[in-house]
Amino acid sequence: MSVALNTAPFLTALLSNVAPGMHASIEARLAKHLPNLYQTLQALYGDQFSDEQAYATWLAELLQVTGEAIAARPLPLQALDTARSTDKNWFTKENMLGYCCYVDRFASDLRGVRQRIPHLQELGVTYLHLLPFLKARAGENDGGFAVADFDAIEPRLGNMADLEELSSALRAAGISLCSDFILNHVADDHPWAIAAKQGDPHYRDYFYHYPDRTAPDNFEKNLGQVFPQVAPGNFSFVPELQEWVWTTFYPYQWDLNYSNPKVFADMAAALLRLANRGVEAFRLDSTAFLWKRAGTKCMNQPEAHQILQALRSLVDIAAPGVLLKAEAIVETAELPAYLGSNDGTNSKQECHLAYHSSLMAASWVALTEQDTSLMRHVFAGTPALPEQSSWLTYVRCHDDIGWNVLRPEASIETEDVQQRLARVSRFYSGDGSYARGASFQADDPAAVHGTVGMAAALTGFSSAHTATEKHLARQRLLLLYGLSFCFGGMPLIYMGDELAQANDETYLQVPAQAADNRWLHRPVWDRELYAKRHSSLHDAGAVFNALAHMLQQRRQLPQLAAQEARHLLNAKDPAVLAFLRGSTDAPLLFLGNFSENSINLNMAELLENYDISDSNWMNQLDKSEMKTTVTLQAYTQLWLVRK
Ligand code: OTU
Repeated sequence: MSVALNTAPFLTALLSNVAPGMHASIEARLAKHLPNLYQTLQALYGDQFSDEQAYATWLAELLQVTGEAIAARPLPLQALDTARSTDKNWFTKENMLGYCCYVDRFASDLRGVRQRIPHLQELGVTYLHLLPFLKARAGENDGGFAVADFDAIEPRLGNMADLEELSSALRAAGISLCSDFILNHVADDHPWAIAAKQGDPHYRDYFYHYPDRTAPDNFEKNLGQVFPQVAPGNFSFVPELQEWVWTTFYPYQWDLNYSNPKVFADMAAALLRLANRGVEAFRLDSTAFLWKRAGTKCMNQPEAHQILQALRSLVDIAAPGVLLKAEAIVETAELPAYLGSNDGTNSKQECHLAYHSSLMAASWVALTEQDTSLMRHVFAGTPALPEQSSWLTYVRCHDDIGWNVLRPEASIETEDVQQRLARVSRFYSGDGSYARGASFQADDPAAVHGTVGMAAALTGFSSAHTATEKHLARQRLLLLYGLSFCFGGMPLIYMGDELAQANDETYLQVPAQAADNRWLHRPVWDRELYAKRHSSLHDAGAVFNALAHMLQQRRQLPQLAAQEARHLLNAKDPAVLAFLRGSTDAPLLFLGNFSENSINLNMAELLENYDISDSNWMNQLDKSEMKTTVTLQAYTQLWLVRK
């Protein structure tokens, strides 16, 4: 911007529909966020307008639509916006706990989810991520990740009234509803795609379309493959168009063309409308892919970040109580950018939360290698969080565990990265191990892609016969969850893990699912196991009780809030992960043994650089006390506090 920005026309546009009583507070929000919004969108789209005035007119229209969303925002949500404006760290606290499930698999439909609120409360859940529930493509739809209508609910799951009722009931129970927002693509039967197929030039330009293979072939040289077996390549020939359309994922998921400002404006408006239904957090799907640039992998491009930053500004203006969560399954070094930066003068807010996908994958590697070296590199590569942001830490989710994000760390001690990661992948597919998962999208045992399977199957429950084997499986599952509770972020429980639910092979009988073995770990929630949740004689109960207990302890440990410091320690034995959380004079000390051996640790040695080395310690998990030497049994974790 060459001259100082004249905010007046934007304010007029924004306020034109807003009740006078709100003008002062909305004006303050605009004053705060307009400069960034203006600059970011100008950098993205400025050159598409004849001059700056034309750009400003377009932005004023966008703010007019934003103002309509503000005017329509229900009062309870406005109250939430106000409360969260004064408690900006609300989602980073030690009490935050997520739970993730498919609506139909967990509870049949949206009304059913409401009935399950007591289950969520028993665990202490404060954030419920329901996997895609908007109207999806007819037929195959990637578990709802091919959206046909952003303003309608998938009919078999309910309707908008059900969603609004559910979100209020959750809010009353202290649980924020998180919805997927699939912003990279729409289904090929979304009205925009249909209009494009019918030859409407306006909507054709909502997508990337090419008359022949020249551009696609050129792009393909650098692109990866998300589904190399079932959806090879990144472009699909569309007969109606007689053109190639960019389809990073399945051929029926058409990538949106974010170089078109109309796409950005329409998607932003769709998000704000959903926020007004009571959605308090959006899981922004596939954020890494939002911008394409020839000669690159078309991931993590600076413009993809600008799109997210602009969305953030609009959310901060219209619905500041709402959270944005980035789903970017990328290398550790690429992750922090999704949380923005606030290095003094140049503050750029982006998403509030981001999945720490490489930490998740690395924790599984540590189990197979019985060595935490690779995971320690991930720790070392994870910078402190910007203010008012948090990691999303997790063990499993509805997708595969992708091993390729670990290539940088895996290459540090090994020359043959491919071999190292392929070994991990084979381990989890049950090759000579306790695990009972499967490889995702690769028959070739030398290829590295991903691993599928429920956590219980991967940690050994499904192969365990003896009490000892079951005990070890449980310890492994709890160790990974314990790390996700203590690392520094909001942990997410994947539905069924709290009951050690096993794999579900029934997808093989469902034609629309059989080719995608991620369905192996998308079971129907098991009510029988749930009924046994308090019986420690049962695997389900033993896991449920232990997790519930850990979570109860976690809520009492302010050191575990996401923003608290983290110091990685050097535990001599590479099987042990040791780190401090919180202040170094009253820390929480996490110790985890990722091996099947029992290991003795000398506390003075471990803490030689800290003046707490001669402390007495208590394990918060069982209240046992220890001083000079600590013995860590196979796959055991300790949460130590100073006595
Ligand atoms: C996301 O995932 C979703 O989580 C998947 O369920 C969808 O299939 C996909 O987008 C398309 O909407 O790379 O960062 O298992 O890790 O597809 C985006 C592969 C993604 C997923 C991958 C992923």
